[in-house]
Amino acid sequence: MLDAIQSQDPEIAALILAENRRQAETIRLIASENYASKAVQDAVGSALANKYSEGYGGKRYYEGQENIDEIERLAIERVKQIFGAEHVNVQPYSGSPANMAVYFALVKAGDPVMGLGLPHGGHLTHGWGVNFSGTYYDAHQYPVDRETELIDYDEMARIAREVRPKMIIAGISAYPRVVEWDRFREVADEVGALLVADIAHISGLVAAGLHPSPIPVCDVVTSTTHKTFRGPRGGMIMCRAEHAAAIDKAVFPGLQGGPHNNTTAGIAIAAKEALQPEFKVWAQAVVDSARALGEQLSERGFRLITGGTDNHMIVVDVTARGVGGRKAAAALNAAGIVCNANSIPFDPRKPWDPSGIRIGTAAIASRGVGAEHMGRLAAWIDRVIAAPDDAAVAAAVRSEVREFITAFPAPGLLDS
Ligand code: DSN
Repeated sequence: MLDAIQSQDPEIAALILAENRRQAETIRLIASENYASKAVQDAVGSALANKYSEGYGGKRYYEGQENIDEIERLAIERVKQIFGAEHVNVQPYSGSPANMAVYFALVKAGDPVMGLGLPHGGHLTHGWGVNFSGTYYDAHQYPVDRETELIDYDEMARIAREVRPKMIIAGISAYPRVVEWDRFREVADEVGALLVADIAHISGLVAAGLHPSPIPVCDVVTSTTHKTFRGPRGGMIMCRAEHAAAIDKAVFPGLQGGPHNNTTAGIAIAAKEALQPEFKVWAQAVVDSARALGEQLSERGFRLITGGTDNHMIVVDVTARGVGGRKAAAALNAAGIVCNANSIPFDPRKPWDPSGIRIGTAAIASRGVGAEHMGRLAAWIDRVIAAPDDAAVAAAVRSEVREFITAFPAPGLLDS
């Protein structure tokens, strides 16, 4: 597959192969990452990437769309079938552009909006100060409860009554528990706000019926397509029919030019995969593994944010082990276990070197690593974090990790 790149650009070929090897030989615990299938990857690397298709099916600004229209129609129909959405747009380039399109469609600059604070498990685009959402809107952040670390729905309601938001975003990027969409709906109805769910992290779990669906409850739902949905790097917006025209207009021509048709085909394939019975089995394994890993880490004395997990991720406060999140993540990476440093609620440390790490089990489940292996994984994590400066420990664990994980081939990787 790399023959053409090899002869044209050996430097890039070598880097692709090195990255392929890195992905094959390490344990991928970044909660937002996954391994898309070979079919998805082939679609992403296909001739579809050469085509411009501004507009929507049946009304495009360039000619030659007979195949693209059908691909986009299939992607939309399959996503509708999975989630039961009235309207679907699969053109956003990723999750942040999808969220930006929702703001552009439904609220005006300066309007009050609300989202979960970033250190509390929200996302930059939910109104965080340095992001467009916190810059061009009157953004207010609701917190999690200091004791339970669960979303503080009462405080969210209190803030909503005070600021009368035009839009409330219910969504997460580092929150390991079920999001109670109904609690948001009650408040949104009371204050006359639109309710938007961002299910970027959990869309695969929603598709599999392992997390309550926001579709019947929320006005608009956004998602990426590459996390637990296990597709290509992309985004999608699902909404009630009454918002369809505004959402479509905001994506194109509001924010974007031509959709990435190669990605659209990848989304269609991923959606077909998500409709198969095996997808539910995989998603159950993701959740079971996260719970098992959480329990194993707790038994080893790690403090888990909220005490555990209901979804695919765990957020761990590593400071009790005398190490910051950045150092812990770097030490684990050196040992072949790849996760990311993450803020924890009410974090006394700065975002670049926060108190926590975030761990997700979607990618390892795609390799067939399951709950039964989590004791081993927790033991490696424990060993590395107990000696984060010890290069010998990192090397020893790395070698054990390589031997273990290469027995579980990852979907879509080149043979190396
Ligand atoms: N980068 C994604 C994540 O890790 O959650 C969100 O943008």
